[in-house]
Amino acid sequence: MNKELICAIANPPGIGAIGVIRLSGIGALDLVRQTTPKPLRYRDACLVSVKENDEILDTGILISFKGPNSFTGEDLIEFQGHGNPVIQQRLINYFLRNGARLAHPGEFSERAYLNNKIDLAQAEAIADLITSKSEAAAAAALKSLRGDFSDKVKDLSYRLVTARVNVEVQMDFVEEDVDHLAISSIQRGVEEVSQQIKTVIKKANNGDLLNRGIEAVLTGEPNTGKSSIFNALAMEDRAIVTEIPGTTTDALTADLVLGGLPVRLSDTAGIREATNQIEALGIEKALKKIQEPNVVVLLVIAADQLDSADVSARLNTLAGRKVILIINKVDLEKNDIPQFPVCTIKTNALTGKGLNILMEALPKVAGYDAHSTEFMARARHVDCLRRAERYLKVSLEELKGEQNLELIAEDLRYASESLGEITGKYTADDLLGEIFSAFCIGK
Ligand SMILES: Nc1nc2c(ncn2[C@@H]2O[C@H](COP(=O)(O)OP(=O)(O)OP(=O)(O)O)[C@@H](O)[C@H]2O)c(=O)[nH]1
Ligand SMILES: [Mg+2]
Repeated sequence: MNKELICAIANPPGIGAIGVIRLSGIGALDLVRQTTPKPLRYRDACLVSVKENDEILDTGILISFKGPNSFTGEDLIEFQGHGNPVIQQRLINYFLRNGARLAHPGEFSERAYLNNKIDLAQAEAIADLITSKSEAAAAAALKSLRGDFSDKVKDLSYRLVTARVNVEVQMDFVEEDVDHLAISSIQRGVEEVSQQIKTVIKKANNGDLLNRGIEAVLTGEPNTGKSSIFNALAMEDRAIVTEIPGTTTDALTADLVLGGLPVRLSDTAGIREATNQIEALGIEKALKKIQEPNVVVLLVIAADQLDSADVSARLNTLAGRKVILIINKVDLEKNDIPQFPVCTIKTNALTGKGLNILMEALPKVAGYDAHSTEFMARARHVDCLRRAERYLKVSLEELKGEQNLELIAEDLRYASESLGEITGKYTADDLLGEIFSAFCIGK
């Protein structure tokens, strides 16, 4: 279980109150045993001075864990010393001189996974917890880390394995002895799993959105109030607002949390025939931003300036995209505002009217449903679930027709293996490498 000794600084670079160094693997305990005169008390915090030839390198709290009762499942040390990069590097150099090597990103979590302390979805939840950008995201990641998502997936996978075994029992009979009641009972079971996978896909999709957050871009003609709305949502006077059309040139972004969902909002240059080179470059950037897979918030101005045919034409160019139409400056409204076939919100950026509705609409239009979020997930998980769902669809067709039982068993196996990829039961080594290399060092 114990592998070669690895060490890493576990805190972000820079000066802080405490700096944490981790060591895991063969010899971790022996290495610190030399530094402390007292016998190690596993899992207890001990005040120690790490010394090299009588010279104190740092004094701090040492916690030792005897494998397999540790995060990695190996002998593990956590030393909480002074949060100074110079001191920490000195300690690391000392450990390197004494048999340790620097850990790769995510290597501690990878070892925890390889030693069956956590499954792959739980390991991914650790990384997602560390990078979560909202309270809701952190709460969801903690649930995945606890195993809420994995337990669901494992339960569904187990039920498919059982269904497959039951199909295989029938395969042993000659055709006339096949138990039709048993087959329809298997079919009902698989139907149930298939329904539950659909629900889990919905929840996983939400978990994935919460994990990545969404991007939203404000666009429209100059002077429609994009920067005014951007500032109001960012709750800061970030963008310059003037009555001169073409004020914004460079795109600005602000990170918001709306309904728990992290949202990166961009303000862009107003789109028109550019009057100078700076504006032209700004407009080019703005057009590029609209092409990206963002929620597009198109601003137009109320009052008699509102040309409904023109707005419809612009909405047409955004067909198939996630769009919110803002009709701003409603205080200047003179005529009735026509209906448009997209989410439409009337606002007054000066008073803030309608902006709450915009803040609620952004996550919804992006496809996020806070009520469906029970755990954190990734696009990879959604892919695996969808694949399982497809195999089940085929196997249900085959079950209905009581077709080739071998094929049915095979499809049920593929479906459960697709689910197994989520928790790492069936996961290629190169994918594992890719997943763990995206972690931070020391985790
Ligand atoms: N009456 C009224 N004026 C507004 C409203 N929203 C913005 N304005 C004014 O409209 C002008 C233009 O606002 P900006 O936010 O700079 O517009 P913009 O779309 O960013 O303009 P560009 O950067 O030039 O593309 C400013 O004078 C704002 O104060 C509104 O709801 N009502
Ligand atoms: Mg602007």
